[in-house]
Amino acid sequence: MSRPTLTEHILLSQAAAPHATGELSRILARLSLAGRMISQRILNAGCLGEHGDTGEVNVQGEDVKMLDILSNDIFIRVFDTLSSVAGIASEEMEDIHLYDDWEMGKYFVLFDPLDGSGNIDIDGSLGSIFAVHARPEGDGPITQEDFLQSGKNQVAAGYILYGPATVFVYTAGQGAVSGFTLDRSVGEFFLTHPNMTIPDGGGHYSVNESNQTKWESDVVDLVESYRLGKTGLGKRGARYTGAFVADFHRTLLKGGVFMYPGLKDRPRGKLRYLYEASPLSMIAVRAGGKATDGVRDILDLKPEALHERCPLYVGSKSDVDYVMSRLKG
Ligand code: P6P
Repeated sequence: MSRPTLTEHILLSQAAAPHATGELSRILARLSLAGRMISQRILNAGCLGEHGDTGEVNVQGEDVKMLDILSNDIFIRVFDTLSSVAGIASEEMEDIHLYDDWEMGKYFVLFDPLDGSGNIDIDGSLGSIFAVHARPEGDGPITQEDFLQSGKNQVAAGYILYGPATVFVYTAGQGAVSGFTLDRSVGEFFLTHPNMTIPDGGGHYSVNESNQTKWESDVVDLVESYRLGKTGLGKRGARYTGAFVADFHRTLLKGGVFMYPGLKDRPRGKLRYLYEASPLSMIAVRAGGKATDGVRDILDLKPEALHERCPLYVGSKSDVDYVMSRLKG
């Protein structure tokens, strides 16, 4: 059976959208290009001596790896010639970046160019995460404030998983979630996971249990109920890779819940809202799952800062409902 390519899927989706101009389609095609370029760069990084640190510390206070910068540069470049993108925001850049022809741009792209970069030198899975927002109406100059939008307003969202295979997963408009696998021999993504829906039951709980001493008591009790199999939801194995995209992808395919709770010394947790929690929560919700910060739906949150963090519990509906029932809020 010949599988549609990602390009064909984007064009078919555009044809089905009455007011589509093709601008979003070109953004998605450029995201596909960035994913293919980064995937190839990761494959060759070890041989090219591109595994190490840059010696820099980013706005997040994290050591910056060479591949973090190389991936960020690829994202900056792929949108440079696209008039529909007014500006971008990245985990690796303190401020927004506007392109020269920003006045013509209708969209913003926000991204984590290389998520899980602690896995680079152990040859573990990595990912890129992206969110596309519409530029707010108005002719005035674009400010950071324009990027601070709720997840429910995302025009498109998704991720690229750099694992043994490279997989591109996205949702656009009110559409379903679709997954594509890269065939390196022809440099194309092919549809391998049509209409992805998150199983309700089974799967795993995924959390960094070494943080237990930093959790509030309700979180400690919640995670223990999973560890002891006392959730009433049935068996859940434990899995944690240290790369959000990889842990999320497993949860999307197998079910269960991924958790990054707030910590006593870091109540907002670690994951950033605009380009990590928000886009993958959109994927989970469109696939029939749920996502919360422990109190509210992730997609309803309104960030007040570009790199704002939020606690995150995302996965199967039953698991997230159970999490909410156990947290004091
Ligand atoms: P910890 C990677 O640095 C990341 O941002 C996510 O990809 C991942 O889920 C999380 O941090 C891991 O953090 O504290 O468990 O090492």
